[in-house]
Amino acid sequence: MDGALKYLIFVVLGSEFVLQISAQKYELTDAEGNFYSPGYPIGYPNNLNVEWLIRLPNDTHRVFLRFTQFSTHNNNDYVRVRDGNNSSPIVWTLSGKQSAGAYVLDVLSSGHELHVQFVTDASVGASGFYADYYSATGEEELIAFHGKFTSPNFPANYTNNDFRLWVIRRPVDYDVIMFKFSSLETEACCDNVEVRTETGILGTYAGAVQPLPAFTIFNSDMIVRLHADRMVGAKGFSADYVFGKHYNVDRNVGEILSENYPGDYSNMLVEQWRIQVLDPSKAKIHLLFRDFKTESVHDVLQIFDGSDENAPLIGNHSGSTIPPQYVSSGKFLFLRFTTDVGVTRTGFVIRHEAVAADFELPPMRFRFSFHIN
Ligand SMILES: [Ca+2]
Ligand SMILES: [Ca+2]
Repeated sequence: MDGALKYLIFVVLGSEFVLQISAQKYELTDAEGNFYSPGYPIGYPNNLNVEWLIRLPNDTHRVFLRFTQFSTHNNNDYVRVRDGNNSSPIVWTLSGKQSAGAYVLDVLSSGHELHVQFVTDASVGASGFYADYYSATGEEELIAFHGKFTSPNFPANYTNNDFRLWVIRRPVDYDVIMFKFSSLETEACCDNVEVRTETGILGTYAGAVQPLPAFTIFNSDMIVRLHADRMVGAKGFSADYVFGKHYNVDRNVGEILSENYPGDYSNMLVEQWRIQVLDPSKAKIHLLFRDFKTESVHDVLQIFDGSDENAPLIGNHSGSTIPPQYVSSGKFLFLRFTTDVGVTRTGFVIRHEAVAADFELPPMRFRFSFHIN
């Protein structure tokens, strides 16, 4: 299947020239389990050629394989993964060391079999790998520009023995995913919902989760995973996402326009700008609004005094009042514009300029009106 295996990350091609001295083969036929390289975690022997064939008891399911630890002598000792049995094509060759932290390698087969082979050469070892596998009932790809999805049967309970994935896959030219749960509850002891990006796990949730997690993902697809054990369900989850665009603004002076200005912007829009001072003689950014019209309350421009949304929020504007001028405290400003499902306006034009450290906003000018008789 086309969607198989494509979100495995971390690939270094290995050498094919290996002296094979010993060969071992294992077949794993349970619905879930784990396996690891010989000697793990102390270290694997030289001259290995070990094979594991995972064959799920349910032939409509797919193998979800996760390497939770992976460290081999780069290039010389490697793991090959075949999407099927030992005669299927090699889809991944893995070698080297994975990054620390929540980084893990996931593989999803297209059928109910997956073949893993571990080959080592005559010198230099490492700790090896540890892997878990599960019987996945399915994968759903979410590619609409925005959407809502839920666990099966929501708000009634999900079914037992369910291991299921939702992949939120960005369209070309979209860099941002804004994601939030609107409901999230699993059996606290034994079932969970996990959220990950291509580079790491963002969170694993169980029980009645509060506050509801929300994420803004940059430059990655997202995967949401439900894992239910053999008994006791809960209502599961409901979630929304929307794709957005990110712009790096690195000119000294210019204008930022909302989408389609002076035409109306779109509904369900996410646009963000990271403005950065590159000129070494400048230290701050000055913003001046030339035009501003959005749907009050629902279509909002936020201004953060830093490089992303974790920086202090210094502006939050909607409606048709021209916002005040802003000056950043440092070399970055981050702007985010989000719109809701209905009612659009023309949006905004904002002039930005890199300014010196001693720049200050000009004093307020009073407006005089004259009556000419
Ligand atoms: Ca359960
Ligand atoms: Ca709106």
